[in-house]
Amino acid sequence: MSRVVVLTGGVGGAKLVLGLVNLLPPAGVTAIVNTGDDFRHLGLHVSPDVDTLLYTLCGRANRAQGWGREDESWSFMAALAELGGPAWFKLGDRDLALHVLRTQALASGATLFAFTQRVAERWGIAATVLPMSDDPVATEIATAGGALAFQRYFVEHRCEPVATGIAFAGAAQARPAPGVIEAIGDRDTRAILIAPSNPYLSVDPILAVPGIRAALAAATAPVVAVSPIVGGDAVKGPTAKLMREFGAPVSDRTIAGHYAGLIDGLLVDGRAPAVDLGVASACTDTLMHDLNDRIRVARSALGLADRLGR
Ligand code: FO1
Repeated sequence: MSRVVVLTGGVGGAKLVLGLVNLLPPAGVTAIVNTGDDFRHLGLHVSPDVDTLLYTLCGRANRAQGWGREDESWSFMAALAELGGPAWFKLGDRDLALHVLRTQALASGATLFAFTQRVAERWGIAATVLPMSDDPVATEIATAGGALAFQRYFVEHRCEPVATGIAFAGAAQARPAPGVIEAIGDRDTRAILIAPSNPYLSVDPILAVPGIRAALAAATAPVVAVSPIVGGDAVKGPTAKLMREFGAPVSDRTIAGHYAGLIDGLLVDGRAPAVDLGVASACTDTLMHDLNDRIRVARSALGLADRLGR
């Protein structure tokens, strides 16, 4: 069966993957997910981007919030706050079940890969969800006030500190999780997509795992990124803010430059003025409000990949 591989982060990436599984046989879709956002909180191993994708693919995602589970309740957080516990990072009562089980599984020797497969199977997810690595990689944001661990920067400080750099602690020692290199290099892989996730915070950690960049370069399938830029801004999150802080224009050209040498094509939003991106491109409306939008973006990205080949 032909396969499509997606490199993805949080909510924006999950929307694209949902579009793909509604366009193609879901068993032919493999997502390689950022784990640079993972951290230990209250003794629990939290893996936000993996969970966002799992919840999205099994129809349990909290769509209004953009993370966590639907039909959530917050008794645990209320009790925690009453006791003076840390309230800056919210773990919903239902969401908690996943973190507790994952922490227990990892403590008894299971890998993040194995645990993720178990949950995906339990929830009837036919797509393959692969954490980028079983080894710990921690995204850290350098600021004038010192380095901030990802969730401290993202949630506690609401991305407000000015970033001067980004590091992926542990990445140099990390190995790709089982299936990652195989999926990228598989001769049956029709296309490799880079989701419209934050290039600096969500995609770069994946690319920092030794072997993944080289596998993309050697792949027989074309690599197409979907730009997260719409109307001169990022759809969500700190992408545009980081670009400004790194002295780069908030534009598709910056995205194309960031992925230069890695991608064969870039899917951009149709509102953008036509400019030379230095790479093949196609355009569509890349805002993904509903399932039809997600399917359209998935179809357009695949269409560009099919047109380009390798
Ligand atoms: N994001 C927030 O803005 N506030 C939170 O309290 C929060 C809790 C949380 C709990 C579990 C989980 O899987 C994700 C959670 N997120 C929260 C989202 C998370 O910080 C980000 O979505 C990703 O790390 C960025 O992709």
